[in-house]
Amino acid sequence: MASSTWEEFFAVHLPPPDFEDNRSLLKEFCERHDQYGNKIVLVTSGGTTVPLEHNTVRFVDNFSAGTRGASSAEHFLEQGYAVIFMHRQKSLEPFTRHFTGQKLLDMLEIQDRGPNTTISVKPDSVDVLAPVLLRYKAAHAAGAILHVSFTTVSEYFWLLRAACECLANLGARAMLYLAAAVSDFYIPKDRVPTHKLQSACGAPIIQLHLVPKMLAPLVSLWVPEAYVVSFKLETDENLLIPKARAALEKYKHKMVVANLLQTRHHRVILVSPDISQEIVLTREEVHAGVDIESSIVCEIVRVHALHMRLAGEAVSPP
Ligand code: 9Z3
Repeated sequence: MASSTWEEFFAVHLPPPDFEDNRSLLKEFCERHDQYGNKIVLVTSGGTTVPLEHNTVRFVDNFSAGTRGASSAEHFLEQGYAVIFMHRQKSLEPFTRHFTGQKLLDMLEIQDRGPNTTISVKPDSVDVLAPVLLRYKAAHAAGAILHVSFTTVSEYFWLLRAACECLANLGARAMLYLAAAVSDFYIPKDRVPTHKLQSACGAPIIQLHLVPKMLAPLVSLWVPEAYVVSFKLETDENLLIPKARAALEKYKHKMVVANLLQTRHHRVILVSPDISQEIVLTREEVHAGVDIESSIVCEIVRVHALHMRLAGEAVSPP
């Protein structure tokens, strides 16, 4: 499979139409929080797509509901971070993730009185809705969260680089928390047909190419002083730690969070150059709806503080 460099990738794949708007939002957000000496974390979340047609009817997708990223974003906000939430369009988002499907509508009651109709929250739902709503309102009133979204792998890389360029000024106060499930494969632009593939032409032969390794320039060029955490997803336990260690070594990230698809909601291993630390939720914690992201984020915030201290960075308290 042919591969290209990341420079070639950006030269060939044009930025998405809303790119300049998103870049302005990222720039304003980073400058505002930098002014106050705040810490900013870029949380990436959800899976990227690889379109099989320019007018896309079909695409290859990477699995992720966005639970990890959306939940982690909430925990970073609680820890006093400003959050850039870079997510796959229509994947889970912080706060609203608690009320997916029909849950929200089931919490409401309606008094249908024509023009004087009223809608209220059912008394037994107030305890569920109020704490989430309070945290949501507080985060938005403080301007502490910025949402930007992607769909394709190319859009993801354009946004990732732009966010990194805006974060670079923050030095060690910036953190990257790369939880999105990013495709390793793609189809170069000039090999993607304009229109929907036709079955009348027979079974298509689709050749995927290797995505250039963007995780490398992240640390060496784009945000050299940031605390970079990436995620390693495997389905074979035997590969998990060796692959996480290899990624750590290759990309020089500070930490790789290793997880298996099958157990990702109750077990992860935080792998750093010196140690491996397992976080496992008990059966009771799982039943009680405890987020494993709370423990992941707590530990990462602790080591990020050490990283900043080593870099001599003064940070405003949360
Ligand atoms: C992860 O490993 C995430 O934890 C999950 C979260 C995608 C499993 P959900 O959103 O799932 O809770 O449903 N993300 C990183 C996946 C990835 O693509 N990693 C690359 C790799 O493993 C490196 S960046 O090679």
